[in-house]
Formats: sequence, C-alpha cells, structure tokens
Amino acid sequence: MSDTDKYIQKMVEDAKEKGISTSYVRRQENKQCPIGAQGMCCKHCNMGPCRITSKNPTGICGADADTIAARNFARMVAAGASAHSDHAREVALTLLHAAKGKAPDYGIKDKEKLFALARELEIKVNDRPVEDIAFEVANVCLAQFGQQEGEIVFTKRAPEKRLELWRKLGIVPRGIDREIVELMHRTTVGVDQDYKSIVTASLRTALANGWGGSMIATELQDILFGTPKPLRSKVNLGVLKDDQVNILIHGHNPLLSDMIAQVALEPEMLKKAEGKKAKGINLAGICCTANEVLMRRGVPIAGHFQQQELALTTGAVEAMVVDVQCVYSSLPTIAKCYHTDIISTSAEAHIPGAIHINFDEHNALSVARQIVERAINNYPNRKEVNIPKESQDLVAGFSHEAINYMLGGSFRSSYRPLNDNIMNGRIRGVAGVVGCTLPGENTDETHQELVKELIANDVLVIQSGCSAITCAKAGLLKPEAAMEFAGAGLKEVCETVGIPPVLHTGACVDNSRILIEATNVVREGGLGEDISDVPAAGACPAWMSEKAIAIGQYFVASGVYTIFGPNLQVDGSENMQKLLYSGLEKITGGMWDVADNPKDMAAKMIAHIDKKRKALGIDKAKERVLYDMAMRRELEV
Ligand code: NFS
Ligand code: SF4
Repeated sequence: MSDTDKYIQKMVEDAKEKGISTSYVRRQENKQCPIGAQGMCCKHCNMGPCRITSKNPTGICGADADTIAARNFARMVAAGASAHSDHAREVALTLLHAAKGKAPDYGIKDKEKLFALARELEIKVNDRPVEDIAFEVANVCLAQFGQQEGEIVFTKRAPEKRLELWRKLGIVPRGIDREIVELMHRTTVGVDQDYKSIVTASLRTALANGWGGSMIATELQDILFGTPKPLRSKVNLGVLKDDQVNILIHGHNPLLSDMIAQVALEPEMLKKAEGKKAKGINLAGICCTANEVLMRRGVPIAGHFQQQELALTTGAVEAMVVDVQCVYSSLPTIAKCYHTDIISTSAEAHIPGAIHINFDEHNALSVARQIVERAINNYPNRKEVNIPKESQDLVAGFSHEAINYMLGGSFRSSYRPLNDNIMNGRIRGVAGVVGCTLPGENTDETHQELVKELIANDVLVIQSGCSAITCAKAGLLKPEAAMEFAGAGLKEVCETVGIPPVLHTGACVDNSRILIEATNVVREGGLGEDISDVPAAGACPAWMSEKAIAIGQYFVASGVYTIFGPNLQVDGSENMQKLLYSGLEKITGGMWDVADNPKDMAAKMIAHIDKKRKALGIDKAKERVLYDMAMRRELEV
C-alpha cells in the first residue's frame, strides 16, 4: 500500500465509523459476478438473460461464448465512444453558437490553433473575421457526426501507412454517429454472430472515437479555452482550504468548469465570500474536468474518481458541481451528513437527491454565478471540518504542441531530439499510462508502481485521466522526480530539457493528443513508418468505465500494444482471448494484453518496447568509440 493509499484507507475507515458507506466498502460487500467478469452474461433479449457456463455452452438463441463475449465487448466500445463523442458534440455546438454570437460568454482563446485547423480543413483564412472561420470550422466538425459515407476528416492525420492499412481492412470510420449506431445494431439479437466480424466493426467505431469524437473535443476545447502549456499546481485533498469557500468541480466537460473558474475570480464574488467571513473562494477539481481546468488554468486537483466520496467527508465542501460521466450516485446520500450541496447541471444527467441547476451555453456565466453564490451562502453552514494535510506539487500542461516546443530546444519546435534520444537509447521508449482508478487497498499504488518501474527503465511516460492524478499524488509529475526515480538516460534528457519524466497530457478525451504525438514521432523519421513500429506501449492499469475500453480499442486499432488491468471481460471465450491477446497484432500491428499487477505489467510493456527496438535495429546501445591514432591511420588507408 503506498502512502497515498494509506491515507485513502484512513478516510474510508473514518467514514465507516460515522456510518458512511463508500465505494471501498461497497466493493467488498458487492461481490462481482464471476460470469459477467468473463463476458459470459447476455441480456440482449427477453428469452434470456442467458449465462454461459461449461454446462450451458449456448444461449437460447444459440449464441455461443465467442459471440456473446464479442457482443458485450463491442457494446462497451460503442458506449465509451458515445460518451466522448457526445461531449465533443456539445463543444462543437458551443463553438458554433459562440461564432454566431449566441453563446456570448465563450470566445476564441487560441486563434493560431483555429487558423491552423481551418487551413487543415481547407477553410479559407486570409483576412476573414475570426467568427466566420470559427463558424465554418465548427460546421465541418459537426458534419463528422452525421456523415454517412466517406472517411472522417482527422484520419488523414495518421501516418500514410496506417491510413492505407485501415482502408485495406475497411475500418476507416465513415461518420461518428454512424459507427456507434451500426455497432449497436450489429450486436442486437440475431444480427452479427461472427466474433471476428464484431471485433473488426468495433475497431472502426473505436477509431471514430479516437480520431473523431475525442480529437474534435480536444481540438475545439483548445480553441475555446486555450492550448495547454506547462504550469505548476497542486494535487490531493489537502488543496481544500479551511478558511475559504470550497467548490469542487467534478465531471468532464470544461464548458461548465471553465466558466466557474472564471466566476470564482470575480472581485464581486470575492466580496460576497468575505461578507460570509470566508477568506476567499477555493476551486478544486475531481476526475477529468479537473484535468481540463488544471491544464489550462492551473486549478488544483482534489482527487481522482475514487476520491469523490472522500472529498465530501472532509465536511469542508460548500458545493460539488457535476456535469456528466463518472459521478457516483451515492454523493447526495453522503452530502446529507454534511452541509454540502451536490449540484447537477447537465440536462442529460439528473441525480436523485441533488439540486439541479441547468447549465446551457447561452447564459453560461450567469448560471455559473448562481452556482458560486449558492456555495458562498452555504459557507456559514459548515460544521466540523477535517481536511487532510496531504498535497503535492505537480507540473501539467503537456499538450503535443507543448512537447514539440519543449523538446525543440532554442532553435525550432521539433520532435527530433525525442527521436534521437530514443534512437541512441537514452530513452528506451514511450508509454502512455491512462485511465481510471478502482476501489481497493492499492488504488494509487497500482499506477504509481507501474510508472516508477517504467521511468526507472528509461521509458518516458505520458499520462492522462485519473491515472495522472494518482501519480501526481506521489510527486511523479515534478521535474525533480527525474532525479529520484528515472534511469540514467531518461534523467539526462529530463534535466537537459527541463521536463518531468512523466508528462500530464490532459483528460481522457486528450488521449487523442497521444495519437498525434505518436504520429509526430513517425513523421520526424528514423523510428519506422507507422505507429506500430515505434518503441511504445499503452496501459490502463485499473480500468473502470466503458470509455476506457473504447480508448484501448482505438489504441490497438492505431497499432499500439495496449495492456489493461486487472482483467478484460472476455475471458470466457478462448477465441476472443486468442484474437485480442495475439491475433490482432497480425491485423492492426497493435494488440491487447492483461496483467493484474504493476510489476508484470511493466515487464510486459518493456519487453514489447525492446521487441520494437530490435526490429528497428536500435536494440544495442551503441558504445561511444574514442578514436586513437592507430584507428585513424587505419581509416586513412
Ligand atoms: Ni476517464 Fe475521466 Fe477517471 Fe476513468 Fe472516469 S474520470 S474520462 S473514465 S474514472 S479516467
Ligand atoms: Fe440469450 Fe441470445 Fe437473448 Fe442473449 S440474445 S439473452 S444469448 S437468447
């Protein structure tokens, strides 16, 4: 158990003593269904639900373990893709409305990125008004959702060889919504029954997420709220303040959290807080919306997914404001023991027991003010407060643009130094470590140990989502972490460039940034012609949400070796195991793998990275030879 886990356990125990149940307690009480864990439960029609066991090899319709495992897996991909993509749709609609003057509180923060994207989308820039350009960019992005035929536009960003492979396999997404709907259709009773065909279709849907929905969300959020640059901040529940109004923003879409972050700084609001005898307004984040406002505004992070309930038990939270995704249904019950308001804001996500203040982009700031005022007025109702001292410094903000800039040195932005250092072996490879947290004794340690093991072996780590939060809590996202934890080669690079050995690239939708980073490495040259050639690996050590499966599948479809823990819900089917854990490598160049502990996971990732180094012929670190006179003479002959 790591130090940060010990503190989680202490809070869980304290809560339990007060009669408060948390996910940690419920996970022990609620035994996971072993049949579902194997992907062997089907409830897609009312002849069932059917459960496949050795005695019962098929469902009533005749579907076998392979079909059922594939259908369940594919439906997770569809659901996960829908979540990221619906988020993206809202962002695109907001950009559209902002351009038309109908969402007056939003503006274009990063004009350069807007212009660059417009050029890429073949939209004229010249001297046209910014709003006109933004309007067209938003329209092209929105068209990606409803497009019925052809190829979604951002697949063109992939290395040529990758795109050709996708074309050959017939998995270039035609339209984002189309692929999600089609996969839902395929997996209803009596439609696609061949596990291979279902998995292939899910590759296409996953790509519609990674190179579609998620990428649109990232691009347009950068345009609306700014492209992240490295900045310092803090993490863990110790960021809550005992003498200020604490507002926690939780969920995913920065459309809301960015507005609240703005309002919390308004002098008028601060005056109101002082009127209630508070020394200020302290904003902190939970889950991915925390990552969004951290990356762009340096707002501190209170905790990851498994800390949302614990944050309430500090008694110091005036309001927890949530929008969509990863919000526990238990929050209002816990909040009742304190003065905390749980405020839901999305028309798509109502929570029994919460206060609903509907948020929409047309009057964003006024709704944000209403929420912040409510929190301020709640401050005098605080009773006993128990804020842990634990907090850590971190550096975040590593968008692919920032990485390009940082690595390029003083002359020009470039990935060349990264490629060179991978080729000369100072950096062994690159790993993306992402995703959720699970309740258990080793919630944080699973991530922290994996990442420590990777950087000790000179693997540069890129992180996002809740996984990044766990490692930030252990101090791994500070430049100083290179000194303490990184191998000699990686340490040298980190010190020269001034970066931490673990780069925080954002929220889960920002895993699309990792696709671009991998593509940039390919384009820079010297490390193969496709993403699958690069010495790189992806990991999600403790997946929870269907979104994680959708992300895993788009990494695999993009040619990345991707390892999940502690299990995948497909193991009831031997054929699915064979296909995911090895067969796909021959098809996409990427594959799935599983490991239930960080040591094995790191070992498998490093073995894969070494395999790729060998294939590139850069496996033997070249000894530096100092020429002596005899050797020179020999050369001259
Ligand atoms: Ni990602 Fe973010 Fe966290 Fe998992 Fe949930 S917050 S979108 S799904 S739990 S990493
Ligand atoms: Fe059972 Fe087939 Fe219906 Fe699934 S679709 S519940 S396996 S009968």
